[in-house]
Amino acid sequence: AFSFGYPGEASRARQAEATTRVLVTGASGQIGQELVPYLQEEYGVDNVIASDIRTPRRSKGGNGGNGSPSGPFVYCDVMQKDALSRIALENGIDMIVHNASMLSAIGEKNPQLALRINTRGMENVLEVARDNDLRVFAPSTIAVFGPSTPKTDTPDLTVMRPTTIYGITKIYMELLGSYYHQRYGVDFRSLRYPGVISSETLPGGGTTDYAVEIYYKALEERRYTSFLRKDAALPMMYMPDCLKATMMLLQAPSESLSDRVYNITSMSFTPEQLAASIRKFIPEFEIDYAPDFRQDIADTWPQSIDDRLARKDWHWRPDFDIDAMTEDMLHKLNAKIA
Ligand code: AKB
Repeated sequence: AFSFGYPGEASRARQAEATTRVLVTGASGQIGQELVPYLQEEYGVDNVIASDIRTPRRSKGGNGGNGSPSGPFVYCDVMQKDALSRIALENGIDMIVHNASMLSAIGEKNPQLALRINTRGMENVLEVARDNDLRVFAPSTIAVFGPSTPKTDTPDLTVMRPTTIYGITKIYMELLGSYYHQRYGVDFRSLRYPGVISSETLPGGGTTDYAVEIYYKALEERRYTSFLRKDAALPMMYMPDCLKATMMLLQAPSESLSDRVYNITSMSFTPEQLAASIRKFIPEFEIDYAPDFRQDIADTWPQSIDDRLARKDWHWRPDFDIDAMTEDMLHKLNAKIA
């Protein structure tokens, strides 16, 4: 039997990948807005169906991604399983990228709603995937760790006792996805995203949002008041690396995965270190600190993450460090704001 090299095999595999049809939930969120055009480049504009219950929240002067939103968009409330099934079947979907969820800070403002959206949404996505043999990618987060987790170089497998409703629902999401994988064979994959920083889209209600706001304020007002303490170190990543990591995991051969959920990071910094990086480009920039309830959340999260497993299994490497990110962010935002 041929195990490889059969004439046409590679091109057929490429063609199969090229005709993958993807449904993205939460497509109007910070990551969704950029992930949709990124997926469209790989799979084709018409093969990526964006869905949400609202239109994109755009950054100032921005357009929500790499140009005007293009490609199909459907209304989809992930709490309605029948509607989700109908959309998946009628659009011939092969893979659901399930981004719809409420983040850490906004989740603490309405824990009951966050609980419903984050758990019911994932249950519905997995059930539709089980019924129709679909692949599922759903982002997890550093919020799955808690105050009793080792704080630095936190490994993939460790104490996981989160104390935010967001973290609790995301660890449930990870466990449920892994269960559907081993029990029903659903090809479930997940990345524990750190704080994600983007020049194109605004975050919505996270604890790491300061690391985006600070760039706008640096350009517009030359000063910023941080809602985290100056020494609050958190794992972070620039959006191009986040998109790259997501695509790498989506396309990794199943047999190379030693787990279904991976830690992922690019860098770790404090507000004070980020301000120092900005000062390399805007010397007069000033920062002060007025920590609020989000500091209490940050206190429960790791300061740095060990992502060696992702590096080993599917060769993950980030492209951006803090200064490369700052230079690119300021350049792109400056062009928009001007
Ligand atoms: C948040 O701050 O809630 C998110 C996250 C780290 O998952 N950015």
